Amino acid sequence: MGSLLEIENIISSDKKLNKIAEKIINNQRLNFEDGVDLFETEDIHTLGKLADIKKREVSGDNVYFVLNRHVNPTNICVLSCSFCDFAKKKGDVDAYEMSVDEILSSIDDEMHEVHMVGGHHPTWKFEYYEEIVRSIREKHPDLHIKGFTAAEIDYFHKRWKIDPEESLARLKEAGLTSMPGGGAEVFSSRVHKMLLPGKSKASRWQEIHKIAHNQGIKSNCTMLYGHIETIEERVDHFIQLRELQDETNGFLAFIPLQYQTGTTQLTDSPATPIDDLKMISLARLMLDNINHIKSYWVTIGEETASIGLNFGADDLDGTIVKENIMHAANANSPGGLAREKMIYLIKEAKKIPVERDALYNNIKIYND
Ligand code: V47
Repeated sequence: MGSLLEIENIISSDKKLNKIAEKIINNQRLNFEDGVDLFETEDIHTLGKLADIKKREVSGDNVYFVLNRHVNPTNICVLSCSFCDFAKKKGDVDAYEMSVDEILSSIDDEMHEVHMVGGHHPTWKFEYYEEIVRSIREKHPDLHIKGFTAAEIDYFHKRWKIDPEESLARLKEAGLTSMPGGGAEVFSSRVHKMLLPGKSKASRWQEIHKIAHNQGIKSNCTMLYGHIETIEERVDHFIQLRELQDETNGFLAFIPLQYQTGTTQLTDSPATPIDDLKMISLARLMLDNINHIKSYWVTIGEETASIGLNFGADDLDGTIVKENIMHAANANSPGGLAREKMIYLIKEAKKIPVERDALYNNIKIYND
């Protein structure tokens, strides 16, 4: 009788990877060094296979997607994060502000989720955000409203002295059902100091998600990668997310966000498809307590996103309709994808497309 690795047929020429594979097969938690070794491996096939084994333990052959719409009520932002092409200043020719009616008319009845994030507007009162959420809820009683990054919630505190406990409770009362994972960027204080002067600290992002989870508001988490961060900083970010999830169990999904160089050009060597696939695989293997890992087609493109479904991802995110943030930074992907295209990309990866709602309840399985 051979070892479990032989039985699973996952012997690698990378000896370090074999050791880690044994831990994975035996359901042992990976540590910081394992994470660094996984990023450094040249055996991407074995890495992907291991991540796919773990993915199948969580969701079998299912790959999820949601009919959703991104709404970014304004791009006017008081911050100037050095990676962001989306933010504009009031008076800029391409600055915009949406009225409640404009927001409502962008959402149709077929959608199951609206994803709403925006700039830190200098003068919009907190009550305006409450009105937006309440109006969507009144018009679409069953729609899931995922909105406001922890950075926006922190800004409401800085700008209007409404602490996160209160703003989250009021937004929940108005109809908010979950929070997106943006604003985490990379938790390293070195990176935060260099890229996000004035933006809330990593510890604050975590504190706000904890408050949300304690109020029964589920959320997602992200990492912005492929700029100035090191491999060690990526692994540390995973471990901090995992520790928070151990405490609260409030994260639904992790989304790796590949940095789009746009005009900000923080690096001469942006992430490659191999790097994208490693991020997805590492996420699946390190975040052993977060159920869903997205292969986010907006930043990595449809082709790599489809391959990512065999490297540990079990979610292709949504149809989106019109994505603004990454496309402000010249993302090559289309602005939105039709339901048929999502199904095609998932079937091409030899997985079963499952249309879900925002909380991962099945709506329709396409297994014909
Ligand atoms: O926090 C800004 C990122 C995030 C760039 O929770 C950039 O389901 C790449 O939160 N290149 C907002 N990324 C997007 C976000 C999100 C997206 C998809 C799904 C979910 C979810 C959440 O966009 C920001 C920032 O990290 N971002 N500029 C850029 N040039």
